[in-house]
Amino acid sequence: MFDFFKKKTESNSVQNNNEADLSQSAPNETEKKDDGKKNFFSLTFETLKKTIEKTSESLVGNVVNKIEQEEEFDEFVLDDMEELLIKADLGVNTSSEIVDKLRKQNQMKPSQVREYLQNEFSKILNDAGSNVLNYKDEELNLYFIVGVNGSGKTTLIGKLAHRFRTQGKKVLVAAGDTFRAAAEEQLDIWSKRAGADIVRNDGADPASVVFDAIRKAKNENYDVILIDTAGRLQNKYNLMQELTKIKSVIDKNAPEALRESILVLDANTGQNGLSQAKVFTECVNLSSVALTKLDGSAKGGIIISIAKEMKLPVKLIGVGEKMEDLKDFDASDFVKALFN
Ligand SMILES: Nc1nc2c(ncn2[C@@H]2O[C@H](COP(=O)(O)OP(=O)(O)O)[C@@H](O)[C@H]2O)c(=O)[nH]1
Ligand SMILES: [Mg+2]
Repeated sequence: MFDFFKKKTESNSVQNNNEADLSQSAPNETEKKDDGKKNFFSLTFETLKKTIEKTSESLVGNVVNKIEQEEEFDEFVLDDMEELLIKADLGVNTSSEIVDKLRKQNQMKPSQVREYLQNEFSKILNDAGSNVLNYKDEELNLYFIVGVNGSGKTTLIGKLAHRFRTQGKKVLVAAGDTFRAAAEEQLDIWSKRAGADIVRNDGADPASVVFDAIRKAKNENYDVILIDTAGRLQNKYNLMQELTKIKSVIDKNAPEALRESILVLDANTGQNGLSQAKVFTECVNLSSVALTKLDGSAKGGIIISIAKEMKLPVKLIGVGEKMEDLKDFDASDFVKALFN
């Protein structure tokens, strides 16, 4: 047995925020209706277009409008194009691969650049895997949320708790960022708002909080556990130790329940955020990305780099600070909205 289990085996820190209403119906039955692909959790095409307007301007507008007017793809034009793609936060590797491929296709004319990029982006996004968030009915579904401080982890958990509650699920949140009392307080507020329960034990070992949460979820038949974590990159070694320990608690106690390990990335940090995030791939077996703060960001091109360089699909996008501002990411709509 790990000693962090000994530290606190009998938890009395569990707070049932909504014991009464969990046995009742979901908060809003009408929102449960899922009419095909489009539902309450997707953005309408028009709203998506508006949300990624600046990204579209930088990734498509600037590149396509300029290149389309050229006669031939000579070296000068190709270099120019690569530079424009890098500027649009597509990353050096992805940009140079896209341009190298073009270099080899000597029949292609600059007037076809829009079609070429649209196809390339679609291919890259498809190759990274499905954008649908994993969930299994009638089972415990565990979501392990990681990312640097300020990327939007706690907010994402609040929004996800709200989403699952709206669907009538029984939701437990594990306050695994035990370093700052404020972090647990913030999570507490979010979970109350969403109507989820929380397991917290301020100042304790995060892995022991996760252990308690898993036990409670199994004993009390929860549908969902959302695990919040710390993201202090200042002490990379400690952070990785902490996450590795949580991961091993999950692997030992609920391996079958782990539905997603989600990396949370702030769209505004662009390529810089992506390189910081590589730390997490070293200790957590990531399955997907949630891209937050896409609202108003010009750096949404990062979605393509994440797919290409990390081989991870973006599954969720944050488009504001409110509870309902979390949407499913749809790769084909994204590409369409970028180019139209
Ligand atoms: N505009 C916008 N703000 C967001 C979004 N997601 C999170 N935030 C804000 O980002 C800040 C940091 O979020 P927080 O969840 O505390 O990050 P954490 O440190 O990773 O847990 C907060 O002020 C949030 O309101 C989003 O999708 N859009
Ligand atoms: Mg937090």
